[in-house]
Amino acid sequence: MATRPILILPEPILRKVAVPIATIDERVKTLAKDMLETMYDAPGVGLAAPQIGVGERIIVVDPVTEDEEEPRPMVLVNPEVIAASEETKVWEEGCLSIPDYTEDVIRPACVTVAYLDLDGNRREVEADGLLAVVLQHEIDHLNGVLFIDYLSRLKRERVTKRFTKQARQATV
Ligand code: GNR
Ligand code: NI
Repeated sequence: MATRPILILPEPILRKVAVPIATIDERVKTLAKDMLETMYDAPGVGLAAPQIGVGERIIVVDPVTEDEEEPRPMVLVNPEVIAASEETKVWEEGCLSIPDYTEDVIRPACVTVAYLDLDGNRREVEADGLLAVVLQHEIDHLNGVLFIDYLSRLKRERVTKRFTKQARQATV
Protein backbone atom coordinates (compact mmCIF):
# COMPACT_ATOMS: atom_id res chain seq x y z
CA MET A 1 0.00 0.00 0.00
CA ALA A 2 1.01 3.56 -0.55
CA THR A 3 -0.27 7.07 -0.02
CA ARG A 4 -0.48 9.28 -3.06
CA PRO A 5 -0.22 13.10 -3.18
CA ILE A 6 -3.55 14.96 -2.93
CA LEU A 7 -4.05 17.52 -5.69
CA ILE A 8 -5.07 21.04 -4.71
CA LEU A 9 -7.34 23.63 -6.36
CA PRO A 10 -6.98 24.81 -9.22
CA GLU A 11 -5.59 21.47 -10.52
CA PRO A 12 -7.51 20.95 -13.82
CA ILE A 13 -8.35 17.24 -13.20
CA LEU A 14 -10.50 18.35 -10.24
CA ARG A 15 -12.81 20.02 -12.81
CA LYS A 16 -13.11 17.06 -15.22
CA VAL A 17 -15.89 14.45 -15.37
CA ALA A 18 -14.40 11.08 -14.36
CA VAL A 19 -15.02 7.98 -16.50
CA PRO A 20 -16.81 4.83 -15.26
CA ILE A 21 -14.71 1.82 -14.24
CA ALA A 22 -15.34 -1.04 -16.69
CA THR A 23 -13.51 -3.88 -14.92
CA ILE A 24 -12.72 -4.33 -11.25
CA ASP A 25 -9.25 -5.88 -11.49
CA GLU A 26 -6.08 -5.81 -9.35
CA ARG A 27 -5.28 -2.31 -10.59
CA VAL A 28 -8.60 -1.01 -9.25
CA LYS A 29 -8.16 -2.88 -5.94
CA THR A 30 -4.70 -1.38 -5.48
CA LEU A 31 -6.09 2.06 -6.34
CA ALA A 32 -8.83 1.59 -3.67
CA LYS A 33 -6.25 0.56 -1.02
CA ASP A 34 -4.04 3.53 -1.86
CA MET A 35 -7.05 5.85 -1.67
CA LEU A 36 -8.01 4.51 1.78
CA GLU A 37 -4.45 4.87 3.02
CA THR A 38 -4.24 8.41 1.61
CA MET A 39 -7.60 9.31 3.21
CA TYR A 40 -6.64 7.98 6.68
CA ASP A 41 -3.20 9.60 6.45
CA ALA A 42 -4.63 13.04 5.52
CA PRO A 43 -6.82 12.54 7.65
CA GLY A 44 -10.19 12.83 5.93
CA VAL A 45 -13.58 11.12 5.97
CA GLY A 46 -13.74 10.63 2.20
CA LEU A 47 -11.64 10.76 -0.96
CA ALA A 48 -12.43 10.67 -4.68
CA ALA A 49 -9.99 9.31 -7.30
CA PRO A 50 -9.60 12.64 -9.17
CA GLN A 51 -8.11 14.09 -5.97
CA ILE A 52 -5.09 11.82 -6.50
CA GLY A 53 -5.00 12.48 -10.22
CA VAL A 54 -7.03 9.46 -11.40
CA GLY A 55 -10.01 10.42 -13.57
CA GLU A 56 -12.12 7.35 -12.78
CA ARG A 57 -15.38 6.87 -10.90
CA ILE A 58 -14.31 5.45 -7.55
CA ILE A 59 -14.60 6.94 -4.06
CA VAL A 60 -13.71 5.83 -0.54
CA VAL A 61 -15.43 6.98 2.65
CA ASP A 62 -15.22 6.32 6.37
CA PRO A 63 -17.58 8.55 8.33
CA VAL A 64 -16.35 7.33 11.75
CA THR A 65 -15.69 10.43 13.80
CA GLU A 66 -15.18 9.18 17.35
CA ASP A 67 -11.56 8.20 17.97
CA GLU A 68 -12.44 5.02 19.83
CA GLU A 69 -14.65 3.59 17.07
CA GLU A 70 -13.33 0.91 14.72
CA PRO A 71 -12.61 2.13 11.18
CA ARG A 72 -15.44 1.40 8.73
CA PRO A 73 -13.85 1.76 5.28
CA MET A 74 -16.20 1.73 2.28
CA VAL A 75 -15.14 1.58 -1.36
CA LEU A 76 -17.75 2.58 -3.94
CA VAL A 77 -17.17 1.98 -7.66
CA ASN A 78 -19.34 3.90 -10.16
CA PRO A 79 -21.47 5.38 -7.36
CA GLU A 80 -24.73 7.13 -8.25
CA VAL A 81 -27.27 9.03 -6.15
CA ILE A 82 -30.56 7.27 -7.00
CA ALA A 83 -32.76 9.03 -4.44
CA ALA A 84 -32.51 12.20 -2.38
CA SER A 85 -34.82 13.61 0.31
CA GLU A 86 -36.78 16.84 -0.08
CA GLU A 87 -35.55 17.68 3.37
CA THR A 88 -32.25 19.52 3.37
CA LYS A 89 -29.54 20.00 5.94
CA VAL A 90 -26.76 22.54 6.41
CA TRP A 91 -23.30 21.10 7.11
CA GLU A 92 -19.97 22.84 7.46
CA GLU A 93 -17.88 21.25 4.69
CA GLY A 94 -14.21 21.17 3.96
CA CYS A 95 -12.17 19.50 1.21
CA LEU A 96 -8.67 18.03 1.20
CA SER A 97 -8.19 19.71 -2.20
CA ILE A 98 -9.09 23.13 -0.69
CA PRO A 99 -7.06 23.02 2.55
CA ASP A 100 -7.95 25.17 5.57
CA TYR A 101 -11.23 26.46 4.12
CA THR A 102 -14.70 25.53 5.37
CA GLU A 103 -18.17 26.88 4.66
CA ASP A 104 -21.76 25.86 5.27
CA VAL A 105 -23.36 23.91 2.39
CA ILE A 106 -27.04 22.99 1.97
CA ARG A 107 -27.74 19.51 0.56
CA PRO A 108 -30.47 16.85 0.74
CA ALA A 109 -30.43 15.41 4.27
CA CYS A 110 -30.80 11.76 3.13
CA VAL A 111 -29.63 10.00 -0.03
CA THR A 112 -29.64 6.50 -1.48
CA VAL A 113 -26.48 5.64 -3.42
CA ALA A 114 -26.11 2.67 -5.77
CA TYR A 115 -22.60 1.36 -6.49
CA LEU A 116 -20.43 -1.68 -7.14
CA ASP A 117 -18.30 -3.11 -4.36
CA LEU A 118 -14.79 -4.47 -5.05
CA ASP A 119 -16.30 -7.93 -5.78
CA GLY A 120 -18.44 -6.39 -8.51
CA ASN A 121 -21.70 -6.79 -6.56
CA ARG A 122 -24.33 -4.08 -7.05
CA ARG A 123 -25.16 -2.56 -3.69
CA GLU A 124 -27.18 0.30 -2.28
CA VAL A 125 -26.57 2.37 0.82
CA GLU A 126 -29.10 4.67 2.46
CA ALA A 127 -27.41 7.45 4.35
CA ASP A 128 -28.17 10.43 6.54
CA GLY A 129 -25.97 12.65 8.72
CA LEU A 130 -22.28 12.95 7.89
CA LEU A 131 -22.28 9.88 5.60
CA ALA A 132 -24.97 11.47 3.39
CA VAL A 133 -22.94 14.68 3.17
CA VAL A 134 -19.67 12.92 2.37
CA LEU A 135 -21.20 10.61 -0.26
CA GLN A 136 -22.67 13.63 -2.08
CA HIS A 137 -19.40 15.56 -1.72
CA GLU A 138 -17.38 12.64 -3.19
CA ILE A 139 -19.79 11.92 -6.05
CA ASP A 140 -19.64 15.63 -6.90
CA HIS A 141 -15.84 15.26 -7.25
CA LEU A 142 -16.46 12.58 -9.93
CA ASN A 143 -18.44 15.19 -11.86
CA GLY A 144 -15.84 17.94 -11.49
CA VAL A 145 -17.94 19.70 -8.86
CA LEU A 146 -16.45 21.15 -5.65
CA PHE A 147 -18.33 22.30 -2.54
CA ILE A 148 -17.36 25.92 -3.26
CA ASP A 149 -19.65 25.72 -6.31
CA TYR A 150 -22.60 25.91 -3.88
CA LEU A 151 -21.38 29.17 -2.32
CA SER A 152 -21.95 32.72 -3.53
CA ARG A 153 -19.98 33.74 -6.59
CA LEU A 154 -18.05 36.22 -4.44
CA LYS A 155 -16.92 33.54 -1.97
CA ARG A 156 -16.10 31.04 -4.74
CA GLU A 157 -14.04 33.53 -6.73
CA ARG A 158 -12.25 34.75 -3.62
CA VAL A 159 -11.11 31.25 -2.59
CA THR A 160 -10.29 30.24 -6.19
CA LYS A 161 -8.09 33.34 -6.60
CA ARG A 162 -6.33 32.66 -3.31
CA PHE A 163 -5.44 29.09 -4.34
CA THR A 164 -4.49 30.13 -7.88
CA LYS A 165 -2.08 32.66 -6.41
CA GLN A 166 -0.65 30.07 -3.99
CA ALA A 167 -0.10 27.60 -6.84
CA ARG A 168 1.67 30.26 -8.91
CA GLN A 169 3.96 31.21 -6.01
CA ALA A 170 4.73 27.56 -5.32
CA THR A 171 6.21 27.12 -8.81
CA VAL A 172 8.64 30.07 -8.63
O1 GNR B 1 -12.38 15.03 5.17
C1 GNR B 1 -13.36 15.61 4.71
N1 GNR B 1 -14.30 16.11 5.57
C2 GNR B 1 -15.53 16.59 5.16
C3 GNR B 1 -16.28 17.31 6.07
C4 GNR B 1 -17.51 17.81 5.74
C5 GNR B 1 -18.00 17.59 4.46
C6 GNR B 1 -17.27 16.89 3.53
C7 GNR B 1 -16.03 16.38 3.87
S1 GNR B 1 -15.13 15.47 2.73
C8 GNR B 1 -13.49 15.81 3.25
C9 GNR B 1 -12.49 14.99 2.45
C10 GNR B 1 -12.57 15.36 1.00
O2 GNR B 1 -12.18 16.41 0.55
N2 GNR B 1 -13.12 14.50 0.21
O3 GNR B 1 -13.27 14.78 -1.10
NI1 NI C 1 -13.33 16.95 -1.27
